[in-house]
Amino acid sequence: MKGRYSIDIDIVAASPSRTAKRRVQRAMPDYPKMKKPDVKLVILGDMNVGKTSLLHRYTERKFKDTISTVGGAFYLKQWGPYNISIWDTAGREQFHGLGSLYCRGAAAVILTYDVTNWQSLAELEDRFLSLTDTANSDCIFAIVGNKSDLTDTKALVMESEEEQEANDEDERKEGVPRAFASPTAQPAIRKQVYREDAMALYNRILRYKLLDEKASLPAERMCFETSAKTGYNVDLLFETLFDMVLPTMLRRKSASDSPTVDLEDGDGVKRTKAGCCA
Ligand SMILES: Nc1nc2c(ncn2[C@@H]2O[C@H](COP(=O)(O)OP(=O)(O)O)[C@@H](O)[C@H]2O)c(=O)[nH]1
Ligand SMILES: [Mg+2]
Repeated sequence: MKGRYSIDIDIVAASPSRTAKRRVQRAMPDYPKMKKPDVKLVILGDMNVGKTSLLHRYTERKFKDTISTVGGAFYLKQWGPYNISIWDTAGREQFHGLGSLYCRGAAAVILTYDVTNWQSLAELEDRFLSLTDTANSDCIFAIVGNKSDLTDTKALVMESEEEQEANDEDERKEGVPRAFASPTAQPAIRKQVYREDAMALYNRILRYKLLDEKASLPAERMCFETSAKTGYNVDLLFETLFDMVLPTMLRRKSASDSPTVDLEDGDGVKRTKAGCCA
């Protein structure tokens, strides 16, 4: 039956003398076929810096003041012919901590802090960086200062007309004007973390990872300031990273298409068919 799954169940009768077998065919509901991700991106950072809001803004084009992280911990984005999985923490950074599995095999890590909170940048280095040891050896790092609508006038303007309209719609429903939507509104809070601080952290990460600064992507390209609230730089962040992980995906694809398996795997270690280090 097209579009439906069916399962065959063998029923064995209770009496041992007469083992009757009956075939029962059960119709199962339609399930969409799960797409296999080609690459993994993860979002890391302290509780409340706006990780879930960034993902929500990118995927839903919306911002909500209260948004539950619990639930949607994994988002699949089709990018050209590829499927990119983006992992959110599902609130575990707050309650249970994040295990080493979270970053395993990641091609890119988005280290997120809040521009109004110096401690949130410090936490990236103190608590979160070590979790990235299980990411791919060629993993790309982006450092993202979110909530810049609170500190920078340029981040106050809604990113696109489409987002402005969605915001106006929300305003109408809530009956409360949102100050941030106006281009003349003033930022509310003093900035505690500047982009230079994030760039200095980026360069320390390269040293921690024993990567050559000159051969790596430069800090200016990998440090972003965003606002999940207005959409400022959010598309730029995700789509820059998607483009950057394309070579990883292509290498993976050609490795899996290849009849002999001796290409570099995610660890950057050459392996022969037998799985020994070459
Ligand atoms: N002003 C402002 N608030 C934000 C922004 N992003 C998130 N928030 C707020 O910060 C709080 C925490 O956001 P959330 O996405 O749950 O953070 P997470 O714990 O890192 O996932 C929520 O109250 C959000 O409404 C932003 O860009 N600007
Ligand atoms: Mg969250």
